[in-house]
Amino acid sequence: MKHVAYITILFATNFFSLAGCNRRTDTAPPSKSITAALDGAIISGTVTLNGPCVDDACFACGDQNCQQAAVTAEHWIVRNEKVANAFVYIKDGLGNRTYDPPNDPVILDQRTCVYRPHVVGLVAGQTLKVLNSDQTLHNVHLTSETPSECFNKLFPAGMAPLEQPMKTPGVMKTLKCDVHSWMNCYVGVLPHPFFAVSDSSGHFEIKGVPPGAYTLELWHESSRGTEAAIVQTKKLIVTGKEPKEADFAIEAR
Ligand SMILES: [Cu+2]
Repeated sequence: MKHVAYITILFATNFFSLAGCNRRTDTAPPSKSITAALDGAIISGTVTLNGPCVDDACFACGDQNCQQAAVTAEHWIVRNEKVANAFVYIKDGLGNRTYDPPNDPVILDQRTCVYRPHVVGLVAGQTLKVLNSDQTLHNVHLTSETPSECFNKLFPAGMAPLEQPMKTPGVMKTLKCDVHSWMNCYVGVLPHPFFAVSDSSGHFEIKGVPPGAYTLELWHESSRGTEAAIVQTKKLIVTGKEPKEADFAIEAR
């Protein structure tokens, strides 16, 4: 089993080991509105791969307008055993606090026939702004446990950005392109801003968490599909602004 692959197409200078997965757990919004300020502790940690990684496929692109000869599935992006693209968020413990969505949209670009970034998080009500930087046809196909927000829209080259308010919390919603079968990404929507996506060093940081007792959850996709996603939870207590650490070790599948 090859653990490390050199990917010049997606990531010019980095070494990664690769593999693949998904699952969904929609979260009910709070029932009462008490708008809270972001003034609290930082929860940070590192996501580490425990055990071997599963190789992802690297395959010919087939669309000359994709501007790359081949792409690699992005189920697992691992470097030095540190796992990128894990979505870590407060699943429980915020009570009836609610948080206004940021005015700025979250940008998701379709570039060289890859969604960038691969995992995004939004506060419920925030807008997802999808771009097409490619000179080719994509479509944007959202799947959610909330049927009314599912959509499937053609996205030809040169089309104006698609702006989609994401109103309903859910971890995870999936986006895919039916034209290019490898193109997929994940959209986590929460009723609060306490989430983060691990970076290429496996590091994540959630800022401004108010005092409380929380359930923190990690979600990472699986190459076996959404039902096989890796999910781990941790309990932690935040007191004042004292930073908290929460490291995760996950196994690839
Ligand atoms: Cu596409």
